[in-house]
Amino acid sequence: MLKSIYPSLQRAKKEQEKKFVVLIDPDKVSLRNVDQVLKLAIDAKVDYFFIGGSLVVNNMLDQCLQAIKDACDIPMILFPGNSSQLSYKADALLFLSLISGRNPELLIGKHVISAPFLKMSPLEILPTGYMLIDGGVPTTVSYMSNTYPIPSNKNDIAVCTAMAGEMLGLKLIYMDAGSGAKNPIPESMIGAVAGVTDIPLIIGGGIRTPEKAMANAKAGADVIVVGNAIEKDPNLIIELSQAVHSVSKPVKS
Ligand code: 1GP
Repeated sequence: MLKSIYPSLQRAKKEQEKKFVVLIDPDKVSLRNVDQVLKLAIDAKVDYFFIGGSLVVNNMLDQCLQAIKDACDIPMILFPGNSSQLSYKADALLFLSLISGRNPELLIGKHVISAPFLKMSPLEILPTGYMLIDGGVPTTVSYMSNTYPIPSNKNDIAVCTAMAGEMLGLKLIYMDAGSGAKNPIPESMIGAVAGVTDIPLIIGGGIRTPEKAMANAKAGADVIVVGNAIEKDPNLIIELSQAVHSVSKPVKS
């Protein structure tokens, strides 16, 4: 089930090497835009692509994955908004349990239904504790999942939720303020959660500037995800990627 992506995330965490992820929502990019994003992503040494959205309403998922595969070997990880967003063309899948919410379907129900399909698939399955944090505006995920996000000033709830996720055996924690969040996750919450967990910590939602991306990595995020800001200005990829990678501990020669 765990192949090469998880060990590389674990190794990066141990060596304090930060990873930068570009989120591509197949609904929002045209294939022409994908070409521009891909070129910049290769130049910027982007570590992974997350592919997905809360609602994928067109049939672009496979085409989008194929376009990326044809252009580069940056690994593609599905970040599915629901259990129909599956494609064997990707390399891995975030198997998300929405541990900040109390909707049983998104904690375990959908997983039971998709498990036999995933078992047969070649995808690397990455069991992920997904935590929605209040980003100041109602997000699509919050509406679609029928759950409340964790208030952004309640570090103790975030800490205990992440600890429980790790104790349950989840392999990654993804704290997300939701796509296009007005307020990204505060560094104090990132630091508090990073301080009590040993599994890689992914942070996303509303990150728009290299300064914020860098501050999040310094606070303890192992992986930084940006989607919206790059959709608006693909050229930001270069600076964002440099900012995140600059926080990595220098490799000893
Ligand atoms: C959303 O964390 C991702 O699920 C990225 O958010 O689109 O706001 O960068 P943005």
